[in-house]
Amino acid sequence: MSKTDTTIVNTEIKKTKSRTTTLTGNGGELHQTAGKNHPELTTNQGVVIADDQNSLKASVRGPTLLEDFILREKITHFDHERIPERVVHARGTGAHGYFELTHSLEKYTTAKILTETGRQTPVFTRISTVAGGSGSVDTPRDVRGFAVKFYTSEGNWDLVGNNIPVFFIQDAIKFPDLVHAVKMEPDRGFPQAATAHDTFWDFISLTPEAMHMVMWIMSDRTLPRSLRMIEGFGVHSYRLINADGHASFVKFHWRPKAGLQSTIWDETVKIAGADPDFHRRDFFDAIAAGDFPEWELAVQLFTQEEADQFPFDHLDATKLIPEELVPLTFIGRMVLDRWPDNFFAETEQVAFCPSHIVPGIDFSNDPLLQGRLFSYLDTQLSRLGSANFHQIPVNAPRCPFANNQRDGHMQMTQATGRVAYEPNSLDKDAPREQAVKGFKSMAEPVAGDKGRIRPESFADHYSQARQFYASQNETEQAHIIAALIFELSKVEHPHISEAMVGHMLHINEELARRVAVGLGIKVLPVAPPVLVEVQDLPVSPALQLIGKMKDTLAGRVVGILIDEGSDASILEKLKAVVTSADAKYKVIAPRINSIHLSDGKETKVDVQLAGSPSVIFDAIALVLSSESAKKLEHDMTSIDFVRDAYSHLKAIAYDAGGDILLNAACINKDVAVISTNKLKDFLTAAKTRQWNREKLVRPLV
Ligand code: HDD
Repeated sequence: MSKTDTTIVNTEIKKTKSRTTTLTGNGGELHQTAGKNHPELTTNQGVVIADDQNSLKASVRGPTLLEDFILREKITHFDHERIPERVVHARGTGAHGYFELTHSLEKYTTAKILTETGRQTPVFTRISTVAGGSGSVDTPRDVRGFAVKFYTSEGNWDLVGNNIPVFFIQDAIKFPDLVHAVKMEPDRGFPQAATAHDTFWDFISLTPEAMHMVMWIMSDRTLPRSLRMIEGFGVHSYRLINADGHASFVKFHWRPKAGLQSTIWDETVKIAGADPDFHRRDFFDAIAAGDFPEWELAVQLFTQEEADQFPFDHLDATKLIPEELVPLTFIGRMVLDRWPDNFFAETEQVAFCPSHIVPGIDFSNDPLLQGRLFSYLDTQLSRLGSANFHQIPVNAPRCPFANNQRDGHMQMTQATGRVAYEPNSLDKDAPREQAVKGFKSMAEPVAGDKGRIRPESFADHYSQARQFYASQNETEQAHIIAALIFELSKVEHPHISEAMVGHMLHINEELARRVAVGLGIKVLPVAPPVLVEVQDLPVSPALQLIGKMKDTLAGRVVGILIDEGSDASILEKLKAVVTSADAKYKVIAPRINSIHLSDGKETKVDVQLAGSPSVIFDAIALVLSSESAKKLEHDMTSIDFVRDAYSHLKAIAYDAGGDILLNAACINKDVAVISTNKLKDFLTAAKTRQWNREKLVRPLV
């Protein structure tokens, strides 16, 4: 706003009756500071705006005028700011980064992304929950979507997977039913982001093929500590095609550098309240701190002949290929090192489609994958509103692309010339097909009767569920049982829970019995009939979670509780050992300012105790003066802080004051409740959870 304009507006207003409050600009009361090169504020048509604080009125207290095109443009744009959220996977966190190939698959494929070692290919990765809306919390019990867009030199390749290697259903025609069952119930609009309700378990109890996936989602895999600490799986078999046109099958796996790590259910529930953005914030903080999330990419490669020998059908997405049967080959790494500039433009508008593949990679006949090849393109058209969604920067290929597709809503490119067709003789420089390097589907012979058919080889719904359960250790099995009891206890119709217990009888009788006891089901139901005999497959340690946790504190956070008079030297030592373990710390106190340590110096406090329960830390330390501890023992927030850390199996370090608080919280000291005199031991204990403690704090049925 120029000085002259302000004066004119002011003069006009000041002429009105004296009882009127006259405000121009921001009222002259708030002063914004402007940089030296700030652009002029304009309308979308480029007209410079004189007053962005007041709408145009007929008189000082009169009606607003319809002719105020500036107001209308601003409000109209605002009214249309939201686009339809994703029907599933609406809540997600994304980041840019790169993929670097370390091991060439030249023998198997011509795809440059899988053959050119050392090349860094840009990626955009979005990790999501499935059931909740875009504003739902980060930590429901849910599968995590794991979608990677590789901007390869041969076009975009989207690997759209999950953090679980199998899926609920075998045929895409059941996907709308699955999603309708899991989403909030349509008559009441709840529960949000939860499987613990009748419609989900009703559908599942009538869908035996889901039982393997049920074992995975009831495990702690669906309660990740951090998005940096989950695995990713392409789920389906894909094909790789080499220079001779020879095809082999491949399954893709992402392995987190930080190792797997999950939370305890009670902890997860409390995190949802303490920080609904827990995972997004953790990802943001890690990237900001240069602690870049990283995964290795691995493949399982196998031939048709080998697949014919598997005791299951690899085209069935409810089955996995145990690593013991087809070992992983590690071929590269993905590093996410850049947070998006704009959440909406990138994370919201990114459009993944499993149909986006590049020459040298091809689909398999997995009927779930085949349905997905249609669904994603279709959903982007309604979600992003135009067939030109590939022109949005986050979706645009980073290699040259040209064709004769034209026009459409929001066309951003301005094609020149007369020719928009092919073949043509008028423009010799128009885009032409390339028989040699272009994409080719595998020339697979197809014969048989057309029909709505489910292969017999898809009929075994329980053997891999049984294998998964048998492969878990005692703690993991106990968590699956507790999860099933919790989920089914929310189901109002007893016949649904009973049907679920019936399915469990095929997986493990002890599992079924313990869940039945937990639900108060007195007589075990009859197991449903099976189409094929359930097999006892060999135990697969690779299916464990706890076994795959890394013995490390790297990337984790230790919460240090202090107050007035805390010992300055203990605090310094703690900070140093935590940092030396590549971990972070947060200093917590009842107040965020003016805390003085034993040396009389004021110290920086990161977060306030009331808003920072111990659930958001991986281990805690109590550094307190006796006077402070005696005050804090009457404050339930600090008692909960300690008790939760203990019951969530975390390591606790304490000094003399901390000991007073531990006693007030009635904590039975064990090997992981350690004096600050033994900080090395504390570090070792903090690297893992105290699984042995669990029986003492959470009796299981
Ligand atoms: Fe899907 C989104 C993963 C089966 C239909 N899906 C979506 C996303 C992920 C997956 C990670 C979010 C992508 C993003 O961040 O934008 N979906 C899977 C996996 C599946 C699977 C691993 C089984 C192996 N999905 C599946 C089927 C269908 C869909 C069988 C339909 C026939 N999925 C969709 C969708 C979504 C989607 C409706 C919603 C938003 C979107 O596509 O972009 O089209």
